[in-house]
Amino acid sequence: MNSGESLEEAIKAEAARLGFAQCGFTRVDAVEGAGREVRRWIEAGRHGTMGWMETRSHHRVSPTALWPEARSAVALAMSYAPAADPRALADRPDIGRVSVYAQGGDYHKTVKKALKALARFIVERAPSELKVFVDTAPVMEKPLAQAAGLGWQGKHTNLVSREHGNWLFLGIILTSLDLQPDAPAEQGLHCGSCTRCLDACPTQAFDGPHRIDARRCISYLTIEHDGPIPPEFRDSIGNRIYGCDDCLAACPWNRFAEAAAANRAFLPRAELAAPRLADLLDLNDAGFREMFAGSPIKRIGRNRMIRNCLIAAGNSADRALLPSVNRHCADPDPVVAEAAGWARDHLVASTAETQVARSVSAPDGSRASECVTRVTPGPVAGG
Ligand code: B12
Ligand code: SF4
Ligand code: SF4
Repeated sequence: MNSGESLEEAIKAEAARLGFAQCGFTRVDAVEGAGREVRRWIEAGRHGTMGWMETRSHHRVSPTALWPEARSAVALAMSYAPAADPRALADRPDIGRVSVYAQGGDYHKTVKKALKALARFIVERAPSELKVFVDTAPVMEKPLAQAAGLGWQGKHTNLVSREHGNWLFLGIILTSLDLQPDAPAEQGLHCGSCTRCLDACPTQAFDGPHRIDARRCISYLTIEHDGPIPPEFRDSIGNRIYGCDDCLAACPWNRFAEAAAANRAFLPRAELAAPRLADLLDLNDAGFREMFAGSPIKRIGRNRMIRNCLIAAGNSADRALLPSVNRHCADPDPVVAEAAGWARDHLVASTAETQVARSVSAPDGSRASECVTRVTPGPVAGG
């Protein structure tokens, strides 16, 4: 700490040195209202099958419910701003789209490492109790970051900063210290009359500004949700196989987000920037673990990834994928097998040959996909 520099100034300087784009302070009791909203959200069932949101909801409502000694929160944001607009890959049926946040190293590890380093820095200068959090704990990271002045919760509910747009990961340090709070931002502060994020959502997951139904969100459906993806969302998923970026990519504040500000750990790995569906559909357990080592994607496991790739394959209208799809029709996991059947039917229905097959074999009442399997030799029958 330089002479004349306050503890808060020193923490901000160290946070910047550790790769955080932003750092701010708030008292922990500044987010009590948000806690009530989260409880209402869970009571309305909008968390879907994310049972972990419910089991620790009593802790989620306020930082002091989780840790009574907490007095202040240090809110931190790390940028993962992409170099190009991720929506550019929407028209590539041969590939599976991975959300920008998951194309590089696992942010949980990168952010937590930097949070721990900052916590050590604080304790050395001001002996105190500290706890660090990123994503997985029942801590309301967005409302705390807003209260600490990092930015505002946009209408898509994520934190938006004037300087960095919305490509930001958040991390929180709770401390027993009384730190001088920064000026809070207001909900939706610089959104004005803009509704671009709400209009961009392919599955209409928002039923108003700041109001998301996770059960309709492609990020939830492809990452968090175990089980069959409800049929009404499958077409809208397109070629997304892990997460979704559309509401974030639509935000005009991203014009201030510089890819150069992104932590280098989040630079896209070549094999995750535009992976071929045909290759992904061939992955066995060992291949899955190898390909996604060090990536947040590893957490969902091979079967959920194959389920997602099958939905994307079904949407691709790419007949060359039929053999890969057919191989999964007898998968021991019923969710994978069902997705394969859907993909096969969808692919078949989207090819001209289907029409021929249907007219040839309609009299015996068999399903279109079975018809094609029978009438089309080669790769389809062999799948
Ligand atoms: C559960 C969760 C999800 C769920 C639910 C999303 C959601 N918006 O809550 C799902 C799986 C869908 C999801 C998706 C994504 N997530 Co997420 N997720 C979380 C998690 C674990 C908890 C969030 C939470 O508490 N949600 C509960 C609801 C109630 O909170 P909320 O929507 O913010 O609710 C507030 C407002 O809606 C408001 N409100 C409610 N009603 C009304 C009405 C009016 C009129 C008003 C004004 C306000 C208002 O009050 C609520 C409390 O403040 C956090 C990590 C954490 N521990 O905080 C990461 C987190 C929010 N996710 C993150 C990311 C990056 C994503 C994705 C972009 C990933 C992707 N690309 O696929 C998407 C974005 C989808 C979206 N539009 O939100 C980041 C966001 C960073 C940021 N800049 O804000 C976080 C903070 C993780 C991290 N540490 O970086 N996520
Ligand atoms: S991440 Fe995609 S599906 Fe989810 S709310 Fe945003 S635009 Fe909608
Ligand atoms: S797209 Fe518009 S409404 Fe949505 S968060 Fe950005 S500024 Fe706000």
